[in-house]
Amino acid sequence: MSEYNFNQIEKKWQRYWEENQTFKAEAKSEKPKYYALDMFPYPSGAGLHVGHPLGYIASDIVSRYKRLQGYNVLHPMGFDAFGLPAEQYAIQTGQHPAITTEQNIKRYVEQLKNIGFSFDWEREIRTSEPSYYKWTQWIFMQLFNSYYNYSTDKAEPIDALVRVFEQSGNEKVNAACDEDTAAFSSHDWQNYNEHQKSEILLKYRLTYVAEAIVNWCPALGTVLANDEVVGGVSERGGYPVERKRMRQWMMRITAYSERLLQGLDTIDWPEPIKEMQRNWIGKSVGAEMAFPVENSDEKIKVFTTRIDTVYGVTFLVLAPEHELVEQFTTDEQRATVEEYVSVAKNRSERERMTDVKTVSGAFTGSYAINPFNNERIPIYIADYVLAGYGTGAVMAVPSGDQRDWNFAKHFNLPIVPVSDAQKDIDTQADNTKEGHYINSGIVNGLTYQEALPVLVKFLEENKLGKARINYRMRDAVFSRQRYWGEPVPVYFKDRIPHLLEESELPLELPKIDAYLPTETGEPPLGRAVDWKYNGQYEYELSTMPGWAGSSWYWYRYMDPKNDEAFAAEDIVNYWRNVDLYIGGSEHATGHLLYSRFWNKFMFDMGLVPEQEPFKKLINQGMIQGRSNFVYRYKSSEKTQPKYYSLNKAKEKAHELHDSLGAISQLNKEASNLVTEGKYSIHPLDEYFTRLHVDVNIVENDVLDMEAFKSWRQENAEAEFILEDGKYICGVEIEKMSKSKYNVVNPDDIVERQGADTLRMYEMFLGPLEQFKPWNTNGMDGVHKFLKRFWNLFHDKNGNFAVSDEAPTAAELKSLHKTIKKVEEDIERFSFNTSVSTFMICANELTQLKCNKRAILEPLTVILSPYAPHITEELWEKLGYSESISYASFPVWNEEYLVENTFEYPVSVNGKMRAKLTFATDTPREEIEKAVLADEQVTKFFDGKPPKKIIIVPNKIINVVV
Ligand code: ANZ
Repeated sequence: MSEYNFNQIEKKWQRYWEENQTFKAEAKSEKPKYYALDMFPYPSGAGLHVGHPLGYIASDIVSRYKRLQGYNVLHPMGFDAFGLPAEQYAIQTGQHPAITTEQNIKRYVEQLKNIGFSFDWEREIRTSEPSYYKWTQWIFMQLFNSYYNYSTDKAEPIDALVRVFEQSGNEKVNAACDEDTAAFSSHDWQNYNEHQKSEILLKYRLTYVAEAIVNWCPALGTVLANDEVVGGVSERGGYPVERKRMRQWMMRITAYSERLLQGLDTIDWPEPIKEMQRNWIGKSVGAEMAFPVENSDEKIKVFTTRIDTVYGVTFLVLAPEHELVEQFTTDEQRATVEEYVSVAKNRSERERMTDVKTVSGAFTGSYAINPFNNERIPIYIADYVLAGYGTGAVMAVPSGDQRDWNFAKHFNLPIVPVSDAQKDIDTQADNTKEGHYINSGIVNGLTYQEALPVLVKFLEENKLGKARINYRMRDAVFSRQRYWGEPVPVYFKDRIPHLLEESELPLELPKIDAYLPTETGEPPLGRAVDWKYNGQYEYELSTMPGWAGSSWYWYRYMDPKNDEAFAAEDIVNYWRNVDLYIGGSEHATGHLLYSRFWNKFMFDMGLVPEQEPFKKLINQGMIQGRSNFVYRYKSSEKTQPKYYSLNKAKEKAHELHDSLGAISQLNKEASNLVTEGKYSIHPLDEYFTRLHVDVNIVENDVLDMEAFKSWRQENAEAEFILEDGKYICGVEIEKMSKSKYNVVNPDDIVERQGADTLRMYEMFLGPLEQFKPWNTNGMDGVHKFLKRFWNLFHDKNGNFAVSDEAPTAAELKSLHKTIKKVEEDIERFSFNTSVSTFMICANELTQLKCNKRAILEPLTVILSPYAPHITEELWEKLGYSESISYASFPVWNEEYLVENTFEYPVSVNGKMRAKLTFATDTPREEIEKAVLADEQVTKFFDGKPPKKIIIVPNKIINVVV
């Protein structure tokens, strides 16, 4: 006698898989490869909740499916183990972050193993391990030793560039470099001292130290990347962020702007993510043009995408930080300008970009000349112009640009139309549109499209400017003034950065006494005692940012224990890149962009064979929490707490509301939502305090009152006002979070219903990409399905009973349509639809009382990616000694799918009495004979002979008696 004892079965197979290393990927193989990767988690102290495994379950199903199809599958898991939370905890408690990290990882691994993922655990990596970050440091060194050659369009060794400098200076060099790189000859180069040469090379290296305006977060004591600042505050913790000039390590990601953009067209990623990357890179095609300035040798260079509007320019605007502002400011205007500059300085770039309402600025007192029409135009400064974009200066065209128009209105500057579409320009800035004729200067009578080449040619011929492509993306800051990150393998000798020898890697994190900056404001590594290169040179004291270790980790899984290389060349050439990558969309412009950048660099170096790291990307939707609430009567706040069941609370609130006469009986309905000013006050909130209650002591919205009493001390004596003898809780869908007590722990589900139920249920919730609330109501259905599936293999007494009889057409049809559907579903990553297909099939087979091996065996195989434990157990019972993981995915056969039978409803005197199935080509006489012989039908004849039998082929049968 055996029941579906999932706890026992699941533990058994998890142990089996571990002992037999069932999911070990072969390093290389004759088999085709499939690489299914999950975004590796940061192991937080809170552990996994049911939202985390969603993506992992999907990739696990695909991995198991691909194994069944004969692929050598790489499906690894590891940990992005450096990070702020462990360090914040270390600051509070003095405990080394490595200890917290280790504990958290241990818990994650336990939780993951409970769900039965087919990870090759032998390949687990942790970015905080020296054996791992040795290679992060190594890649950093390769970047330092490289520059980007635009002529060959790839990264090349910096030594080669040095040789060019020696021979011909930098005049002919077409390389990615800092904007302010001055021209020099070979002679100059040879005369530079070591310090000067080093400074110049830093302007070309793909990673370099430079003064940069950064997002400084004083509360966290570190700089943050642009994508870690949301709405002017830190993404983690919500602390204020300031703009500050600091010397930082930077990554020259801008060198790859164009390739990062082009590459998007070659990968199968969700369109919104691609679009976010495109916007982040922000390519604009336009021109750069220089405006001469009165009484000055300097010119103001502007970047414009609308050179066709050049006849509408009525003033120039510089960013307040522009280096020429001081020079152009006249004495009369100095005080005004300086005051404005000091105010603008404190506004973040984001704020300046998004604030279109405030118009502010100052006149410098100087004038420029528009070389197209020799008009004299005033030079202003304003913070809507960003220092870091284009040239940090704009030609303002109030008739073409809304911000320019607002500015012109505010400062009473002239507005000149540039096209015949702008007759009425004084009322509204209207972007000059394609197809309208420009009515000035050398482009008079030309359309926008026609004018462009003419104007650019004019610019170039008169040495006023040139065509220019601009990218919004900036180089990425690569330093953190923190402890818990990779040390940068650099030391300083006479302020010049030098790399360590490769043989000296890894440069390990030194021990320190506290995880705080030093008294002199240096990063925590400044506390390390006797930590000097060769005992004398200062190491870099910043560490690498959170994204360093995750920018190449998928390669390490290929060959995780290699200490000669980040991974062996032949192995990398076998696995190439990731076939399927599943993770959250929050990494769109962080991790997913940095990874593509490092990958392209590694490709240029000949280290990896593919340009793009992740062929296909799926963003799993978030599982939201389903919060429950209890309603505490406010008048009981200071006494014994009194909780009203949801509908009782509503009634009570209305009653009180009405008795106050605030709202008449007639208005009772409307009083559901009392609007006061712009805030809505629910009458419930007037009389009741709505409190989150732990969802784990609520079932189907019914509160477990005893559990509630012991949940919180203050509720020990709680009184409940019930409806139908129950306490019904309120419900709301919110983000799953500890503070909302709506976190569901997968361990609990596994304990109660089993991992197979959890896996199938998470898929059943809906399409993978969709956001959806966690709602356990459907869980029982999934669990019942698994029981029913189990029962197909067992007789009434629970004995394993599978027959070797040949299957019927109906049974074959049920099986084959299921194989077909499941295969198609997995191929298009639609997992929820497969779950219902399995359910239908199990119902059909139960009805057909099918226990035939020829049906159940293949069905077990196709179910195994979804429910691996129960299927392993049944597979063993079916007599196999090897794991089901390497069985073959069955092939469906079209023949069994064709509809060749029909189930007739059979009526007697117009009343449906039975259903009979016939082959569609059965002759009328035979049907008649069978109907008259069927007891289900004849028992309604009352012993009389039938008068007539009406048979409508493949529709109905009616017997008249
Ligand atoms: C004249 C003009 C006329 C412009 C017109 C626009 C419309 P994108 O497409 O985003 O690259 N611009 C240039 N540098 C800027 C800076 N540092 N800060 C703020 N704005 C800047 O935008 C390019 C346009 O944005 C440029 O074209 C410039 O204004 C402005 F009817 O020049 B335009």
